[in-house]
Amino acid sequence: MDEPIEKPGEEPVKNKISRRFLLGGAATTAIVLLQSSLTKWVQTAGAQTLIKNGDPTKITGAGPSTVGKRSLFEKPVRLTSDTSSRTPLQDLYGTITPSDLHYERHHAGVPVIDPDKYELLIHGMVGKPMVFKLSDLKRFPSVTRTCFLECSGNFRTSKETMTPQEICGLTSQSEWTGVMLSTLFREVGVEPKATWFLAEGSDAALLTRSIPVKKGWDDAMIVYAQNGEAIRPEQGYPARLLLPGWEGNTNVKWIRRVELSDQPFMTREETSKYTYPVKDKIRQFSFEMDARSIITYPAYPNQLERGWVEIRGIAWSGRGKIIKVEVSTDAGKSWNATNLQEPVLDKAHTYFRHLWQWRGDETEILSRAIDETNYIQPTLRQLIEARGISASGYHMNPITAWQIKRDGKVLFKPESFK
Ligand SMILES: Nc1nc2c(c(=O)[nH]1)N[C@H]1C(S)=C(S)[C@@H](COP(=O)(O)O)O[C@H]1N2
Ligand SMILES: [Mo]
Repeated sequence: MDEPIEKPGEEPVKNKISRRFLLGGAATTAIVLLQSSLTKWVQTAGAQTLIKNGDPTKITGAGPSTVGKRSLFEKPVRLTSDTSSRTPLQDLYGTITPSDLHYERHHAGVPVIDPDKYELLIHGMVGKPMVFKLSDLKRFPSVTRTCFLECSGNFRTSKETMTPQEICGLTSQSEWTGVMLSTLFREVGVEPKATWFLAEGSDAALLTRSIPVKKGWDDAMIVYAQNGEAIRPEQGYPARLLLPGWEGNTNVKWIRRVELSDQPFMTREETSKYTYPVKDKIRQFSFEMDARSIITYPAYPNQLERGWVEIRGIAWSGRGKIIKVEVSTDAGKSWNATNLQEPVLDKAHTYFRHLWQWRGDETEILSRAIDETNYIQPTLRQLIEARGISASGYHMNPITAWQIKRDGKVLFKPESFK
């Protein structure tokens, strides 16, 4: 919506900021060209900047603001559906997902929870059932760790014109801060015979999952902060369960109850959902996310030019560290080790880079991740062979191939798996 530059009766705008601009008003215009086409007004929500003759040194810029925002030239967005939104992996650098671009998956929307009224009950097979307020949780020794989250339904394939975001944008990474669940387990005195716990969210879905107590003693956390600030409502404000490396669904958001038991609770999320056939068996409680990688550059819709290209992407594993990412630039005939950006963290997105000289030939580029258990990311064919043709949409982590066309177009290579 472009706002007219001048209205009748108003002082013409020259090289100073007009009253109308200072007052803000309804202008949502991004860039407005003045009568002199050499002078540009750049209008953002609360601040105005004049670029004169395209020269930012000719005028004082916008002043400090209470909350910063992106350059108005950068517009990364999540792709949303009714129940989820996907991270624009192709627009990111490094491994931390900006919090407002973290993928979302809600079964019944984002609840509004007053942090002063928030309570977490821990009961069942414990010496002393306890209720923790948010302020109680914050009094315990805190821990900060970086790890990825990934929805177990994170795989799509249909057409050549798909971006990394569309193929597997249901994974993101944050630096999380909170209290170790083991700290709370000690506080309530979890009984030795307790082998499972139930985690329950306080959203309208009342999402519940059964988790082995072992994970609770190992690296599970109740987190209340994300990337240096309070956790976002979409990620579980004011507190969520974080199970590093485990399928997204088990990371119960808006957590309000933990119940210790000596058996799993068989909730809807582990019987009718998140359970699937593998050959003639049913795979249930498949918690760990298998190693995976994707080249995020070059990818659809990039246009390649001949010469040196830095192939870039992310790799991750729910079983530990990534030890190697290999890239093929000849459609899988040969593989080259890539450079991994340090530090390589446990159960975390890991950035890889590989220099490649593209001479204009048609080819396919692929990446495969190898984790510290020596698991090698499979092809879709291998996945289907291992699981049977009834392979479901859960826990699909196939190698992603990008086709490079002679004219430099990059297209996804879709494969059918149903
Ligand atoms: N209470 C509650 N927890 C939840 C969900 C939910 O709908 N309600 N969705 C789960 C699913 S399926 C996933 S993949 C992750 C998504 O976490 P995110 O939205 O922070 O990315 O949260 C999980 N925890
Ligand atoms: Mo999910």
